[in-house]
Amino acid sequence: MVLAVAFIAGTILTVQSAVAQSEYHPSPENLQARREYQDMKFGMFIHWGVYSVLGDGEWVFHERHLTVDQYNRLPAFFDPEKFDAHTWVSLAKAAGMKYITITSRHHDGFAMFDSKVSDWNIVARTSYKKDPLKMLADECHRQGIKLFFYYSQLDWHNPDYYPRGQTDWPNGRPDHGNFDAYLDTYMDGQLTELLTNYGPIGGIWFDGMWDKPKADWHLAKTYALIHKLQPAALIIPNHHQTPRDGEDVQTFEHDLPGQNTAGFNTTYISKDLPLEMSDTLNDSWGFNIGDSHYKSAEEVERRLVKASGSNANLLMNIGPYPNGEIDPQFVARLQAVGDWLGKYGDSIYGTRGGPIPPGDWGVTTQKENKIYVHILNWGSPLLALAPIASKVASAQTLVDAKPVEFTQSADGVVLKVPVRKSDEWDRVVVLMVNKRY
Ligand code: H79
Repeated sequence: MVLAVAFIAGTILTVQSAVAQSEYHPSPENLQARREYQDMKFGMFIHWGVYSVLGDGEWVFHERHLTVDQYNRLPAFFDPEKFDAHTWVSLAKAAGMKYITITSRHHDGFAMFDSKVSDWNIVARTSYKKDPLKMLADECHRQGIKLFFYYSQLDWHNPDYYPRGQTDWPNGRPDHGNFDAYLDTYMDGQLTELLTNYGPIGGIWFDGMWDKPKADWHLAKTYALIHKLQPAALIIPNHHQTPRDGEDVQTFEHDLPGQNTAGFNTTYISKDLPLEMSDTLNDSWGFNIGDSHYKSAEEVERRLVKASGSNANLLMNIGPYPNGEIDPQFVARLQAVGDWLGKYGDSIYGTRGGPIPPGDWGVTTQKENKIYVHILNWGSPLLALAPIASKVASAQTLVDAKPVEFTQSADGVVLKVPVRKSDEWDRVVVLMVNKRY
């Protein structure tokens, strides 16, 4: 009888937890963190690991088909003596970025933090012996920047990542392994460390699940663990698919939401979740010595404006040198973007995508009782915009508050476009409307 009651109670509990997992109700802290995340708009992505030593991107292990034994030699050469958390966080601030997302480990599985789960980490395997993520977390807390940890679910190094996925090559690992142990002990163990030892963090940015699309990744368990350890931490999975239960942000790699120019993104856009677009400042994620294809500051600003007009954040990547310095070409561009944001930031930070759909001419953003019309590409004196639900009370330029002539009818809003100044590629007109957004 007692056993039967215990069994039934156990069954009910199991069923309840299964239901709880399939109907994720984000906590109030989590919902608040999502709003703050959307307000931040611009983040710094950092790809940095032992692969940086080879100056050939973060996929070098795979691309050169190195063996595990060969790759194991790499941490000995990684000595970031010039790494200075204050310099990195100050650069993000100067660029107008409000958060940092850094690789806690990439697909090589090498932990860039002090992990007790395995000695395949920076403290145990390098002469540097320190934990840069701890220094970065402390500095972010000091400077008021939110810190997110990128975490690769794909692992080219751990034998328990088995069966291996579509990026497999013969690198010397045995043809057997315990994937459940990899997920439950290794990965969840490291995530517990990241969510316990670094103070409040912004969230976890997952990548690599696409390597084994059909595997059971124990997502419900891992997501529940994260939300239990830090309810406000956001789960941001880069799985290129429709969002699943328990996830908090939908992120798009190299693409505006819904625009699958990369070829591997979904065209589905979540209506509920905050959105993000990740992109690279040159053409690489990890440090690539042969890549001088830097985007201009103006190009970065354009992408930020377009992301904001699509209701998304922009997470812009840099790949620091193995010695911890940041390429001066990146620094110069980011500082210029920060200067631009000093003038135009009101039309970006704290906004949501505007009421008028983006077009070739530009985009709109909105905040409270303002609509910001970003005119990116329009050479004629008048710009006709689609109708909006609220009445426009006045219109003026953002940078010098000069009145802008306009008419409004049931057919839409027509603006007399301000004359373009020589360096002004984005003319922002602020519409004051009678409705708060
Ligand atoms: O961390 C950076 C990259 O290293 C990582 N994500 C960013 C943020 C990344 N790895 N791969 N990709 C991005 C592109 C994905 C390509 C894919 Fe495929 C195409 C995944 C599935 C189809 C290549 C071909 C990998 C598996 C098959």
